[in-house]
Amino acid sequence: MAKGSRGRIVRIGAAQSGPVQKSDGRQAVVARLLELMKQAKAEGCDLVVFTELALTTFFPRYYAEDRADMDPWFETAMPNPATRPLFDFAAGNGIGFSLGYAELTPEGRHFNTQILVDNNGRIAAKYRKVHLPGHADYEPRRSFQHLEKRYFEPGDLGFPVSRAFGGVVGQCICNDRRWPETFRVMGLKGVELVVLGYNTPSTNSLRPEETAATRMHQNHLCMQAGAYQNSCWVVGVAKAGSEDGHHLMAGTAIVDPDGFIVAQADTEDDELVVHDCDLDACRFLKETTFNFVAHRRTEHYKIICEQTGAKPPK
Ligand code: CDV
Repeated sequence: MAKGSRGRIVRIGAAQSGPVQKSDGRQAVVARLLELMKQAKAEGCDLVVFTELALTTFFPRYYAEDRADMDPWFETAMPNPATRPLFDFAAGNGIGFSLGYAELTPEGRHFNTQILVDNNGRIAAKYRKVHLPGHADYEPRRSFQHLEKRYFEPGDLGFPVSRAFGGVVGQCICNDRRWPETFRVMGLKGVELVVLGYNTPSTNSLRPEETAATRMHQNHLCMQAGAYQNSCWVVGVAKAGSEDGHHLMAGTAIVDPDGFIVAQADTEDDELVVHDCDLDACRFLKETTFNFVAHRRTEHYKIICEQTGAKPPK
């Protein structure tokens, strides 16, 4: 549908990042993100979605005995001098963005964070990753480490949604997309658009025979299911390619409320994927198949909040 013709159209630029190497400074990375924002502006986008930990390499693959040694990967303020150009561009050009980064708070807490910045360059919403994958200690059995549980605390903000860009917008980050609870909590808040970034290795460090194709299938499957089951748009944005010899999958995708991928990245590099997302397209399934008031049976769902592990019958 052409922008402006009918419906509540948000033109979204899903801004995939190519690899970011250990030695790449914030300024160089932000210059790449800014290029994508300029391209998005030229293509008439309202909102640019960047990836998880967009400003750095995916540092949880590296082990540090003293976790404080990892603090240089974290941002102590947002905006800060390095990221200020993104905010200035947003304010000067009336375009919003979401951005993932490692957050170190004044109290010394560490989070894997994503912010939503409005088209005035103001932070409209903040999300801190709830589902942290991986492990907290060095594990020699793995072919590479995934130490998110060592370097981050689980997010403490829940899954907030906010009114922005003419609709109801929610955020999650990477591993969150694999959990139906993530989308359903936001679905119960009327979410119409979920934006998320991901850094997903193309191989499984514990199951080398798992193919990249299987992992890409699972990446898309969970976003498509989350979109359909909650009748919302989902925009999933990768950091892709080889970082220090470790390959991250691409597959940046925009998924419609029927669960179809309507636009997808072709490369493993910096690439903007643009689509007009009609938020009114969320209405039909929200009012019929997924009319929560009419069909949900909460009396049978309590176990979801009371139990983590599965307990099969004896
Ligand atoms: N950054 C991530 O959260 N990555 C996980 C990997 C470890 C499986 C993901 O769910 O994609």
